[in-house]
Amino acid sequence: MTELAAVKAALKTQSVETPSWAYGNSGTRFKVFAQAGVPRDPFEKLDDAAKVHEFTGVAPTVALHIPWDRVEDYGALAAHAEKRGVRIGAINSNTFQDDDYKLGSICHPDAAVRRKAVDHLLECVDIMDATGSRDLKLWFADGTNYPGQDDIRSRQDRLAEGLAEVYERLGEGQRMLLEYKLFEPAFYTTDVPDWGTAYAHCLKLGEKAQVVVDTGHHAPGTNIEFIVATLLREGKLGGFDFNSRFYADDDLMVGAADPFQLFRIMYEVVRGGGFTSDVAFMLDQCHNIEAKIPAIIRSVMNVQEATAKALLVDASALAEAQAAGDVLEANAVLMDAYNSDVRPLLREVREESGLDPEPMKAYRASGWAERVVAERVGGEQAGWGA
Ligand code: PSV
Ligand code: MN
Repeated sequence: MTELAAVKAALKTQSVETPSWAYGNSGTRFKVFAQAGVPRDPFEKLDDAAKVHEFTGVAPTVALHIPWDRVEDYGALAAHAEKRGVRIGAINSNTFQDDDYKLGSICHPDAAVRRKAVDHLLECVDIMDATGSRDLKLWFADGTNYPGQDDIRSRQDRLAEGLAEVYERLGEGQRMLLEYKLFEPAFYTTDVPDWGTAYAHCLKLGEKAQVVVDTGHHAPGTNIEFIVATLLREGKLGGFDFNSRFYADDDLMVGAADPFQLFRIMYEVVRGGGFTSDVAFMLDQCHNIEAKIPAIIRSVMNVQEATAKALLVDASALAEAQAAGDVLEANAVLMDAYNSDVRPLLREVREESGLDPEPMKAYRASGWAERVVAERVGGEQAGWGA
């Protein structure tokens, strides 16, 4: 196989998971701007996600969020997904929206609240069983706002205890993906603030526990690709929550704020063998002012473009320059790949896969947006928290 053929073959195997919540209405704490045609239930969210997959060919799974996507019959939801040509991806838990969680969930000082939180996580594993989902994605809003508010160490003990109970419940082939975030909603301490804390817990738990890197969850200036390289090297990178940020946890379209960072991350993924392993490439985004389905298509394409550039890095030229200590040449090799226009290559890849080479145009021409605006009348639109 020529090198280019190998790059194309790799791109054809790529998959990016889209999040159910990105199809619903969202906003900031100031305002949620409703959009016409937005899904009214999890089934309609899957219909929209299926459109993203239909036009990109690389978005076959959809992450759910419980309780926002709670339904009577999860088997029926999974069957609906399959009928539309997609599958249920990660199950995202929610231990941050009940009044009980004011002082935390599985780290809460009160055992009754901890029980409630762990029971919710166990329910999420039941949903994984019913939907055939592989991953339980955990993000905890737990933390404190004031020095002395609670005991930092005891909170870690409670976290370890809760995680261990859920870990024990995981079935064959199921994984627990633990996400970290430096601050917010807690402002003084966060119980899982960084990759080191997530890694320490996952290491103790065992093989089925892996770290998730949400690209928006770091302090400005953090070298995320270093974290990626390290976690991959340790066999502990479970996946990504891709999005982009200018300031904090902005949840904007991945690759929008800093496409070069996305390329550097994807380069480390390729370099570390993560592209051909079980690393889950998920989006965790909200589209507050832009049309949702096109924004998700754009995001998937941004991931594809960064991946294509990363795959184009001339590995032997890079290794040679690095071994020779040729700083400028090594940097030039990397920048060459980054500066290549991979859009024609991706158009070819799509054509060879029987897709329209221009997903965005094809989606617009499909009439889906107009159809859902006309059909989805009445009922309540899905949104953040529903
Ligand atoms: C909340 O901040 C969040 O964005 C986390 O990153 C989770 O991954 C996602 O929502 C779903 O709960
Ligand atoms: Mn996330």
